[in-house]
Amino acid sequence: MKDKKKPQGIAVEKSPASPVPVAGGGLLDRRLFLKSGALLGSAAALGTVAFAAYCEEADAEIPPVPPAAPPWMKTPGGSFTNYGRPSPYEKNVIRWIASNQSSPSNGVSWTPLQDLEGTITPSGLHFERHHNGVPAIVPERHHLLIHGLVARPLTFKLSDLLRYPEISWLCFVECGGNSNAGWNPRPLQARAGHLHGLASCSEWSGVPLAILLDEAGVDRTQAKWLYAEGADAGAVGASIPMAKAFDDAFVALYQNGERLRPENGYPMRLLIPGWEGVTHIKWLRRLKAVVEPMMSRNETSKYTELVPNGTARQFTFVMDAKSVITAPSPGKKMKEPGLYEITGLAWTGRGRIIRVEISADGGASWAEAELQEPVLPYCFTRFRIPWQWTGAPAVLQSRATDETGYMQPTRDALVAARGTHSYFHYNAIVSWRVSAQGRVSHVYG
Ligand SMILES: Nc1nc2c(c(=O)[nH]1)N[C@H]1C(S)=C(S)[C@@H](COP(=O)(O)O)O[C@H]1N2
Ligand SMILES: [Mo]
Repeated sequence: MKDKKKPQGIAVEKSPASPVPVAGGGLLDRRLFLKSGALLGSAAALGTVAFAAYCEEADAEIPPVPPAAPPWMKTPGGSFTNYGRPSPYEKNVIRWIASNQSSPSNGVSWTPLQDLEGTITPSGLHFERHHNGVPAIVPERHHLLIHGLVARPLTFKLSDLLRYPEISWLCFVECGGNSNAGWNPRPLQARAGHLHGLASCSEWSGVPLAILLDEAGVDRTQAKWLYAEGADAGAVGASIPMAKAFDDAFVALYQNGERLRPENGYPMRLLIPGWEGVTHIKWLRRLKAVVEPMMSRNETSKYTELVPNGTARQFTFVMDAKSVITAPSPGKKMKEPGLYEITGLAWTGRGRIIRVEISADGGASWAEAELQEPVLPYCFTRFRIPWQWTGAPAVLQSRATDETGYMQPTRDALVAARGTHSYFHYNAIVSWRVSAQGRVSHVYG
């Protein structure tokens, strides 16, 4: 169903005289923005302001002629910095911290998805989930041991691992508890990132785990599981099926081109593409080849959940397809009726996203969004679609489908299957209601 890609900004088809909505609620053909001329033509024809801003404050008038030189053009600029920081005017783009008052080292901080564009999460904004704080690891004194059902136990220092061949993968990490406010009987009013931002996407580089396991000589006929443990005060660990460990897991040493951030696992962490966050053990110190899962605290008391028939789901490793519209989204008031771009993120633990559909009428009709290339497996996928907001109340939804044919469920379908006592793996369709005043709130569609 995908279009053959042409460079953006070049007319790829004849522009229609006026854009034809492809779904209810003013959703427009997703290629509208690619047809140069169509945008201005349609905006004029509809008597609207193209790309009305999503901001609370009034926009400054844009003068028709170049303005007088601003002050910063009249003196030499600032000097160099050893390590760059965001503009001071972006100081509100931060992780939102939710930690336990009595044990502040146990908690989370959320990626502000609503304030970011593209698909890569800046390292300083990658979400955090620590069960017992960030250990202050001195890299020269950190070791990774591979032992258990192996021919020869091996120990690696960071300097050893740096001699191995590395791979780079763009992939998301998502906590199994992400989006869990969705299980609440009433929709929580919060920013998109505070609801769904226990998910981030980085370029991770490191050593394929298969190389290290082969070197240690894992006995694959017996050792069906691999227990991974971190060097934090909680020694947080997880059991991973050996098949996945050999398939595409790797020991990440770099994040977005630089060494891992302390909070994301410095100096080494596991990356298990597409699988729930708790398997991506940070501050990795030990990998033990074992016959059966270790049944550690985190895989028994947590990351398991009761389902209506009284049994518990356990080892729910694969993250199901999910999507969320980041703009418009709660906290971003829409200034006036007009032409907007609806955009957001979709991802799946089963490989690639193949389709994201958008509804502006609470799921009554759907239009296919444009997926930003390249669409990569286990990676955030950015989607976009133009929307002509008439000023009437609307309910915006996005629905992702992945390459296995799995489609993101409605909230009703998810609750019917999993009951109301779940905590993890909430991935239902998210609904944002836009009021006639342009305020955006979280609703259950
Ligand atoms: N050693 C260790 N590894 C850990 C954790 C931890 O607390 N300790 N938290 C896990 C959980 S539950 C998640 S969701 C991810 C979060 O990774 P991040 O903090 O880099 O986003 O790390 C996992 N690895
Ligand atoms: Mo997690």
